[in-house]
Amino acid sequence: MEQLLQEMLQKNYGKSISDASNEEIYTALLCITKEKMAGIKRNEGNKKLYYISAEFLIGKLLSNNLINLGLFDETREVLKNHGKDITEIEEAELEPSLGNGGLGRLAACFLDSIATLGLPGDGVGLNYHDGLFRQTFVDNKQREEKNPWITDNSWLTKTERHFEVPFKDFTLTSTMYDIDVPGYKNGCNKLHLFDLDSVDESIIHDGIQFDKEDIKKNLTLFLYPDDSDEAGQLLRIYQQYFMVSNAAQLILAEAEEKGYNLYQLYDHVAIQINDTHPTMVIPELIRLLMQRGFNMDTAVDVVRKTCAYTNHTILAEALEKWPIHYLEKVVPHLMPIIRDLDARVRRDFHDERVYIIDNQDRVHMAHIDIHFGYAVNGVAALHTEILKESELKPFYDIYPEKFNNKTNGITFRRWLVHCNHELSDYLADLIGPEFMDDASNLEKLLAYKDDEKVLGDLRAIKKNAKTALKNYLMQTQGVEIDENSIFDIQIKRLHEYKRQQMNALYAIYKYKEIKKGNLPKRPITMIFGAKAAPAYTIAKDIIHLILCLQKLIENDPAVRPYMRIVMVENYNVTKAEKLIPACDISEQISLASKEASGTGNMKFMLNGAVTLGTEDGANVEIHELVGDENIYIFGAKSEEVIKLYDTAGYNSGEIYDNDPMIEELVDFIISKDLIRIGDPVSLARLYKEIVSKDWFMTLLDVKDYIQTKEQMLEDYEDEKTWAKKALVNIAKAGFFSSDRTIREYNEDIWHL
Ligand code: TH1
Repeated sequence: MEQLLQEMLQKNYGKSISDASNEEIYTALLCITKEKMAGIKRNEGNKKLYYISAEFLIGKLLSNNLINLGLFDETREVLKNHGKDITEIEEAELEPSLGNGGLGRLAACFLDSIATLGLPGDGVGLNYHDGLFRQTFVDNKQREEKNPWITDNSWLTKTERHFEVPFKDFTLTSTMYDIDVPGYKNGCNKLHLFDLDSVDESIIHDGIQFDKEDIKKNLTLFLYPDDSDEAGQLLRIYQQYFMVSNAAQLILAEAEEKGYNLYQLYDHVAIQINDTHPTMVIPELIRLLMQRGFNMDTAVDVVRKTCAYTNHTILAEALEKWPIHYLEKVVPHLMPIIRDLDARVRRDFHDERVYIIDNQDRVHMAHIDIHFGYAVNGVAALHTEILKESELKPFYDIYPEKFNNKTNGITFRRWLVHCNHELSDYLADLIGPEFMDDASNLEKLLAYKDDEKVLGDLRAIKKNAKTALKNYLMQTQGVEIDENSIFDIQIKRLHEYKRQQMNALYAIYKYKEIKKGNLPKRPITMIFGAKAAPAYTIAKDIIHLILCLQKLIENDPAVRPYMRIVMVENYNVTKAEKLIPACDISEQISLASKEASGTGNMKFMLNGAVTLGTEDGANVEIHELVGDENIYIFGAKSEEVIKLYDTAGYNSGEIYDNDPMIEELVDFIISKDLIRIGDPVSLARLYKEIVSKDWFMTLLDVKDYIQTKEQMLEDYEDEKTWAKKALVNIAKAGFFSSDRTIREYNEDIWHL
């Protein structure tokens, strides 16, 4: 590596390693790594997977690629010998903003594991130039800025593949870009990102505004452009169809190039549809096969044996239903096929709940996937049960054999080895490096659960990570936190069901306690990170509340020494990698039944944080694995919640009126103290939402939540017992390796 790097820097800049800037070294390493990846074997086989997804939240790639190529330690050493620090070099890399949250990060973890297991499987998506917006805070509010990440030297490689994508009024020619996905000590796959040469970033103005109707210039500018109006919804349909038409054409082109018989496509291809965004791949493939001479029955049959669907949510607003007249405006050539599919369903089943086109002329995308795919999976045990027993029950009754669970996972290469070198090096010394290849080996750590030396070491490693985070936050946001305080962290997209507002009510509780003189034994640092969708008003109001509370406490010398709130700006993968190793308390507090799985919960556990959570999503499985002593569970259970919804039995106003403590906490949102700092309209709107609607039942669980968190703070003081909880969490995290998840997908669904 030393020689390669020297030569590259000499050739490009005429400099030595010691003289080169971080940017120059980064670029040189990028070129070297790309060349190495081009040289390793492609994963091949008789059957290949295409994972189609609107999001791939891949994060920065340099370190992870070096780890997977087995070059990381050597490179770090070489740089160190020349006075350079690899973590500083990494700062020069821009994070591709091709995703928004867990769904996109899951897709990225899956690509890593698919390649690592040596399976032939590529990702297919879009090359958004500005991806998800960059978040800044101005006047204690979120502001959205564009987020360009594509530079001259990037991980993208332009290919010679182009396809014609037909829309109603014009046809567009695509260009395919590839990003290499090297497996850990194994072969390479690709992430294919489709783009349009005519896209023009100069049409973006005032943050993230642009002309939504200028499709040729805007098509691949943003991920999830605002769809609160018709033009926005049409743009999303343009994007989705562009994505899947390219995917379908690529799949058929590769199959034809390999000489496969398209009538047996399913013997050579599996297509995973990641939530409903890529659903139109089903009618598009049928259309393309019919162009090649298939009759409709045969095309439907072949496609049905090729496509599988993953459901990631039961939230109604996320279950896509496109009005027919929108589809007619963008992709009229798909409508006859969709109508035909609907007619088939109506012929076979006399239950309007399973129709594809409903009586309001809307097309239910998930229904297409379930009828015309061969597998349907949820992403955690509880979630899959809810799909089978309630959300998708009419479908489960028809096709019980299609339904299966695949509990999510995370790649340990990024979420342990890369983000927490100190912990992973320590574990490798203590229990041997086998856990890097097979994560279940982490259980060997259990042998040390009463070993004082090991428990002390784990505490020291956590402390170092907390100090590193303290320094990072000082540098990047100019806030000072105390590494001896308890780090309590909630980082995830902002959504009412995830209940950041309940955590804010805890902050209000703690603030008031401190004001009353009930001082905590140890200070607490409450850290938040979250982006709100630009058109999601209440979510933005919740961010505003948190930022106002942060200000209030910052400016109160009586409270400041005992509690701090920090909202991290522009939360993304890079920031997650710094926050997760430093966490003591992992906040997983969604309303039971609403968080399909969660994956942050797994990353925290793996890094020795203790979960404070509801019995929701994968928390249920974490609870089963670590046992009651090593997790803090509170709140209503999912059956109870589902019953409350079914019977309209929840009334937040009643709870507010009858509980003086709750009333006091909620009233603080519109207190003089906060109104002085914040925007009265926004705070009043949030207050009213909680008192009169509270759709995600914050007030139902808030007291139990506060009590449980107080218990945690108390238990933290018994350092040895706490370290033991951390140890058990790390030891039991092996189940959540995405290698395990992908093995299951392959055995039960893909059969590669
Ligand atoms: C998330 C789920 O909310 C989360 O619980 C799960 O762990 C993750 O997917 C991975 O399975 C989802 N993200 C989105 C994003 C959109 C629509 C639906 C979902 S579900 C845009």
